[in-house]
Amino acid sequence: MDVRVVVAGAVFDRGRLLAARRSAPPELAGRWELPGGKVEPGERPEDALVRELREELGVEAEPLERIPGEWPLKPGLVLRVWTARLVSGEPRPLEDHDALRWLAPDETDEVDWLPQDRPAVGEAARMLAAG
Ligand code: 523
Repeated sequence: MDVRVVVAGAVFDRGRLLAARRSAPPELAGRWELPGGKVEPGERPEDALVRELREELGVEAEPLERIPGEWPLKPGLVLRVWTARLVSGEPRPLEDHDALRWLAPDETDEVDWLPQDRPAVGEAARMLAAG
């Protein structure tokens, strides 16, 4: 079976990490995630990330580097995470989210992350704190 990839962005701006609260589906609503979505067939993961951040948040972002690792979501679906730099726009919860927060490295434990996002969030917080 082909494995489908979900890309997510650890979006950095001014020393903070962007967290997004999901509004759907019901079993995930209210939990916080690194924003992103499924890579379409034939699409490069970095392009998918740029597209998802544009659609969901109305911003332009530049993927920087992959956070090492890969986290299973369900059979046939894995999460991969890239750091990304906000290039333009102020993120707004246009689709799939109902709240956004910018978190300083020492604030990243303040939201209820989806468990599968936590390892990448921890690594992103370490990268931010290291400057
Ligand atoms: N996750 C997840 N963490 C995370 C993202 C972006 C997604 O655990 N940071 C999970 C949640 C869903 C699956 O990945 O089970 C697909 O994410 P979703 O719904 O954001 O992807 P879309 O918007 O591409 O999905 P479609 O509804 O199919 O368009």
